[in-house]
Amino acid sequence: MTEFRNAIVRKPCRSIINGLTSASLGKPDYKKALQQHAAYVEALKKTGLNVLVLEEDDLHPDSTFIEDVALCTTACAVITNPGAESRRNEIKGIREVLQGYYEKIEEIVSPGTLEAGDVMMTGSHFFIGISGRTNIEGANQLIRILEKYSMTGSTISLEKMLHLKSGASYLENNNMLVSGELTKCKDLERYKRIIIDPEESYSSNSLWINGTVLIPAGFPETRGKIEKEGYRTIILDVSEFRKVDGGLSCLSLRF
Ligand code: CIR
Repeated sequence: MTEFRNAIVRKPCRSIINGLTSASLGKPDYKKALQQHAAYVEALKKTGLNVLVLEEDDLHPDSTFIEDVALCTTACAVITNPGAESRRNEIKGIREVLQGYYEKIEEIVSPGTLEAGDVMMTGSHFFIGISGRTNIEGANQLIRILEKYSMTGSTISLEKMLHLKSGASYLENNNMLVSGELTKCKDLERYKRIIIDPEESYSSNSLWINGTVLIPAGFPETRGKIEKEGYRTIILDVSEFRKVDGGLSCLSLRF
């Protein structure tokens, strides 16, 4: 089973109020976002991770969603090429940070685009969502990189979701949360799927770390379903990140 030791997060910046969003939930409250982020870091520590907190990057409103700029596997790290124009330069400086942990660092290059919110790790196989942010060329580049290190990848086409992990989360032990269009995805049928109710779809982005599942606050049905499977849970309020389409997984790199 996967075991994570480290996490990297980036503090939210004041410009988070201008983050990309399709939600109509208003603008994030910066102070509240900082508090929610601090609670998130504490939760990561509780699951046993060493957490590196990077300084805020006010030039990039979405930079706290650090998951999208790198994929951290057991064998190598891959710096991505975000599909959102305003997020492209978030990768600056990430190589130097990852060099503190990895000998092998690969990268996705144009015309390939990829945001790692579209990448779901299930052991040594990685599902890659083809979305508005990740294109086929980016996915193929990632698959070639994975194969170089004896891992595999395959694609899943998305029609409505921002990222693959907006609608699916692997909880290890063959268990997977799925919602919306992904409930009909044949490639995911081999897992024991826990179907998330449409009105709780946001919580299908929950986060397994070393046996504990972090779940966003306000989704009692999802919480019940996850606890019924025997997981320890930590409930976290991430309301301010939700306003800019962010969730629990986007806020960290874990490896
Ligand atoms: C964006 O639209 O790029 C950000 N506002 C939210 C990114 C969420 N990232 C993720 O789900 N991995």
